[in-house]
Amino acid sequence: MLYPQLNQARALIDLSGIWDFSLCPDTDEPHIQEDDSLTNPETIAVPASYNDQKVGEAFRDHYGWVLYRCYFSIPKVLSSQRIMLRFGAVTHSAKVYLNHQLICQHKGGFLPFEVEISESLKPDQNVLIVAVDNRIDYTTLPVGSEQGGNMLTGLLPDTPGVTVKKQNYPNFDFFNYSGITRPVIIYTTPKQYIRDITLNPSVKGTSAQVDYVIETEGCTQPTLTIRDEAGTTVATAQGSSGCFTIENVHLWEPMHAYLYQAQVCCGQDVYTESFGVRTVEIQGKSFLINGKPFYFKGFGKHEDTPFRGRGLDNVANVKDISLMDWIGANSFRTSHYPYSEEMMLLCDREGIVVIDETPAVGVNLNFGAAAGTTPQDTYKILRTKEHHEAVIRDMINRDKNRACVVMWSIANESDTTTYPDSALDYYKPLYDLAHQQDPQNRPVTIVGVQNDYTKDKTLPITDVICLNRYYGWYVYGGDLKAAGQALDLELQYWEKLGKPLMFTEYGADTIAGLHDATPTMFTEEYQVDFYKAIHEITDRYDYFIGEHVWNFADFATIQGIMRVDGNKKGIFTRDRRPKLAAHYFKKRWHNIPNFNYK
Ligand code: GCB
Repeated sequence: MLYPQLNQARALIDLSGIWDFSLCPDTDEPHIQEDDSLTNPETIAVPASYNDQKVGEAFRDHYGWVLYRCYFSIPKVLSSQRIMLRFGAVTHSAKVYLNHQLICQHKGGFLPFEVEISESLKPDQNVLIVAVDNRIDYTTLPVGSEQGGNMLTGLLPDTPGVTVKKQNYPNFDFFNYSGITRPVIIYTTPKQYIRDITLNPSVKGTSAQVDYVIETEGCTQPTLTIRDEAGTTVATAQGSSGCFTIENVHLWEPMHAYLYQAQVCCGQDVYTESFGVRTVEIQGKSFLINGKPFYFKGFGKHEDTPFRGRGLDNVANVKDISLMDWIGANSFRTSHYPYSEEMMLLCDREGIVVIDETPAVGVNLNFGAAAGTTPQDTYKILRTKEHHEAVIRDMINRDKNRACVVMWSIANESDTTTYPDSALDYYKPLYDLAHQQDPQNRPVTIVGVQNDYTKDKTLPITDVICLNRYYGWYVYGGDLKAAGQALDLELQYWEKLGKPLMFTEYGADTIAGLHDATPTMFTEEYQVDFYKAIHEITDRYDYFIGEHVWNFADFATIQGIMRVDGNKKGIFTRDRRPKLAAHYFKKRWHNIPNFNYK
C-alpha cells in the first residue's frame, strides 16, 4: 500500500488535531446515535494513544470501545477526483462511520488501512466517527487474556464478594496503548490511478538491475523516470512491469544512505517512490549487506513516549536516530509490532538497518502473564493463525520497498519448545509465507525466548537464529560468572547448526541514578558489568553476528509487582538521558566497524 503523497496529481489533507472523544461504558459494540452525538464528549489529540492524555484510571485502564469524532469539508475543486480516507494505525480494531454509514472495518493495531469515500461525501460538512476497540485476546496480535480475565491473578480462585475489574491483561511486557495512534489522511488520486509500486533491485558489478511492477487501475502503460540524489535522470522505463538498469550505481549502505526516486506517471496520476539499492544475503555464518559481513549493533525499541504513548512522535524518532548515531549503533528491531511508515522512511533516509517485526507477541501460553502450572499447547488454544497470516502479508506489502529492512521477524518469543511439533506446524507455513510474500526474498526469523533450546525444532528452520537471552538477569541474576558459563554452553550448542546467530534482546533493569561501589542488580554499575560479562563470551564466536540490547529506552508497562513505573532496561531513560551503560556502549560500538568485525 502506497504511503500518501502530496504532488502535482494528488492532494493530501491531514486530519490531525483535537477531536471529540468518548469512552464507551460497556464492551458492547457502540451504537452510533442518529444525530451523531457522543455521550459526555471530551477532547483528545489525534494521532496519539488516548490512555495518558487525561488523568484517571478510566482513561488509562479503559477496556473496550471508544468513539472518536471529527467534522471536515472537502474543497469543491477536488470533487472530480477519487478521494480516499486512510488510517496509519488504529489500535487494535476499528469501525469507521462517515455521515452515519459504516464504510470500513479493520482488525490489527499497527498497519494502515484505507477506504474510498468519493461517493459518501456531502458537499458541505461531513461527520467522521471512528469506533476503536482496544481489547486483546486469544484471536488478536498481540495476545491478551480472554474476556478481560486477569492473566496475572487468574490462577487464584474467584472470591465471592470480590469483583475484579475487567481489564486488558496483555500477554506481553508493554503497556497496551490504544486509539488512533498514527495519522488520519484524506488524499486524492485521479479516477484512473497508480495502485502500487514494487521495486526489486539487484546488483551486477557496478550497475543495478531493478525489476519493477506497477499496479494501476484504469490507466495503462505507466512510465518510470529514475533520478539520483542530484536530480539527474539515471534510467527510464515503460510498461506495467519490467526491468531498468542504473549504471555506476550508488549503493545504500548502513549509516550511509543513498536513495533514488522512481517517478511513476500513468494517465493523469503521478507517484514518486524512493528506494535504495543494496543487497542482503546469508552466506554460511555471515549476514552480508552489499556482499560484506555486517555486524548488528543496536537495540530492541518501542514506540513509547510520555503523553503520546504509542502515538506517532516524529520528534522522538529523529532524536532516537540521533542518539543511535551518537552511541555508534547501526540498527534496531521494530519490537514488537510494525512501526510507523514515517519511521521506516526516516530509517531509509538515515541508513539505519531495521529488522521489521509483526505484532505477534505473546503467542505463548507457557510464559509471562499466561503461564499456569500445567503446560498448555499454545497452538491448539490460540486462534491467531489467520490474523498472523494477514499481518505478515500486510507488513511486507507496506515495507517491501524499504532498503532499511534487511530481515523480517514474524514473531517474538513464541513457545517453540513445550510442544515442539505443534510449534513447527504453526510456524513453518508462516515462515514460507513471509518468503513468498517478499519480492526481495529477505531473510526471515522468529525471535526465540529463553528456553530449553535443545528441544526447539522451530528456530533452526529460520535464516538467522535470533535469541532473547537474560543470563545474568532472569537467569543467574547477580551471578555474572555463572551467566557467562551458561551462555557459553548455549553458544557452543548453536554453533553446530552453521547459521548466523544474534542477540535480539539482552539486558538488565536499571534505575537511573542508583549507584553502588559493589555492583548489585538494578544499579547503573551492574548494567555495565552485565554487558561486559556477556560480551566477553559473545566476542569469542565468529558466527555471533549482532547485539541488539534490550531496550533502547525505559518504557511503560502494565502496573504489577514485576515493574516499578515500567520496564527499566533502557540504555536511555524514557526521556532519553543516557545511563552509565550508554557511555560504555558508545566506546564499544565506535570501536566495532559495521562490516568485517567477524
Ligand atoms: C522479553 C520480551 C520483552 C520484555 C523483556 C523484559 O523477553 O521480549 O518484551 O520487555 O523480555 O524486559 O523482560
